[in-house]
Amino acid sequence: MPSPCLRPTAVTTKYALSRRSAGTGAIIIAYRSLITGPPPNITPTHHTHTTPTSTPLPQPVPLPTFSPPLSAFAQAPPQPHTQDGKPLYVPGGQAERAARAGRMSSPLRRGSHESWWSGSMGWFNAVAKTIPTYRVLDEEGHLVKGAELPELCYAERWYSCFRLPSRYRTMTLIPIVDNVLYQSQRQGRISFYMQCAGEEAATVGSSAAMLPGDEMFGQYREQAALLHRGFTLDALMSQCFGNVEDKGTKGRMMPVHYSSPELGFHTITSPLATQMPQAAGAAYALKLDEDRQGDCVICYFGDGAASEGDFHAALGMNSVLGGPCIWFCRNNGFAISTPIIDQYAGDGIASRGPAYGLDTIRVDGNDTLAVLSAVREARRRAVSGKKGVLVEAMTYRVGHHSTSDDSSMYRRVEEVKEWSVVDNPIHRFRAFLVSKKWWSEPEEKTLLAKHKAEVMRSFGRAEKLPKPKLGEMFNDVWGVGKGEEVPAVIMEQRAELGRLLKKYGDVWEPWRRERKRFVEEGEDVMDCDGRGS
Ligand SMILES: Cc1ncc(C[n+]2csc(CCOP(=O)(O)OP(=O)(O)O)c2C)c(N)n1
Ligand SMILES: [Mg+2]
Repeated sequence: MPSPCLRPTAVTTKYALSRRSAGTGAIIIAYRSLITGPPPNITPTHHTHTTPTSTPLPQPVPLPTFSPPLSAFAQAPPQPHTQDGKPLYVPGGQAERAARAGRMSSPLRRGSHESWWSGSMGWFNAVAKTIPTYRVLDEEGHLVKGAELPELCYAERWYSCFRLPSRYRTMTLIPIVDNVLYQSQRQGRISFYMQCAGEEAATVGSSAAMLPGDEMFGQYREQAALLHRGFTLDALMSQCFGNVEDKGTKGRMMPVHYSSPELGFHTITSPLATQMPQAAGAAYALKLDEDRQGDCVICYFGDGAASEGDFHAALGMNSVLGGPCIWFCRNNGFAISTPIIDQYAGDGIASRGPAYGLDTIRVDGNDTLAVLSAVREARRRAVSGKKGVLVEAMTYRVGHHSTSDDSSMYRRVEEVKEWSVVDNPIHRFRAFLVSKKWWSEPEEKTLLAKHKAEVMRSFGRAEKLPKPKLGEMFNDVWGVGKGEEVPAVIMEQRAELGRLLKKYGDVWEPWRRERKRFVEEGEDVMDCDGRGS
């Protein structure tokens, strides 16, 4: 049974009144009725008596009074006077003002000094009516009225390709990478994969707005941002195969756990939102580091990750301690099978930014130019103010969540098709480039053929490379400092694996086959006592 204060009658009255009369008075009355409950002519239907099963609640203990103690007024010094002897007008006495000032400077009041006292109960649940979504191009690639094109060569000049479509190059490369790796998982050649399909504009546009010294924290679906930053296809494939060239994670992580210290890309950790407090810490470190003034952090996260406690911990820390950080939410409509309608009841993720005192924008995530402009401005604000900025990019996850998912179980296939045809971020950017005569069909054909050849070459190469030494799996589990011993539990496990390999490594076919895939074929763990070679 609904609680009496939530009954729809008050809301209905509000709308009925405001529709009947256009005057402000009517609206005020309408809001009053919303605040004060149902109109008197409606008889309450429930909670009018105590049910036999309910135990009467104890009487609430009265709270201590909030006013300053009266004794403070009693001891107040005489009122100040002007030079001609008249009492100076001040609201309240000196002691009262001092008491008020004391209360106002308490931690409870700090940060809300722009608020004012009000006798009427004003409830609100949105920052504005609805936060608008910024875009530069419409779905067909036309410039939107009032929008300005970003300076287009700015981002391109940092990386190897100096031609304008460098962003377009990455945006067209990633679907081919995704397709090959997705299919290869289906064939059992890699263990897992996550596609970026539908989010090419959001990830590439944001990456293009960052500078080489910046730090990036990803969730797992940002391979396009990383490729655009300069991660090579060989490095990406090597991580997914966990081969000897997987420099970041040395074959110890599942596919898609990319890592690149050289490019400032912090290793992916799949427990959701754990990258966020790390990013807040990195931003704070940048703020304190005199040599890194001007550098910035970008932290990617999904609409689902924003429901984790770590989201709030990170934004709270960043808002209080500061540090240049762009909180980039890829709002792609789903957290695996949970649609956003079941994820939050407020106005998206953007509405949470002002609550943490962060400059915030909602942007069309399928418009790479809007994302580029918004993130550049976010970066400028973050660096100049040494603080956090929130960007919510609205997009759509076209692929399944991962290779472990079948999204047709919880969304219509037609819906997915509609998004990929009607609001396709790659088509949109291409239409714009073609309209400017910066791109043509023959160029497109050549580019796609080149992409396919490069991806297949890199895939074939990565698959053939051996796995790192087997003993690598025991390294770096704990950070072992100079002169410190590897923890006993690690040495024991290493020694046990060595013993088992000695016993079964040549006689049991699955192990004999598997050993051959590793550099040194597991010998490195067989001839030692667990301490490592
Ligand atoms: C702490 C934690 N809980 C649950 C999961 C399982 N999980 C992996 S991805 C995911 C959905 C995340 O959705 P979102 O943040 O919107 O990112 P998207 O996959 O849409 O890019 C969940 C629930 C996890 N990895 N970590
Ligand atoms: Mg999501």
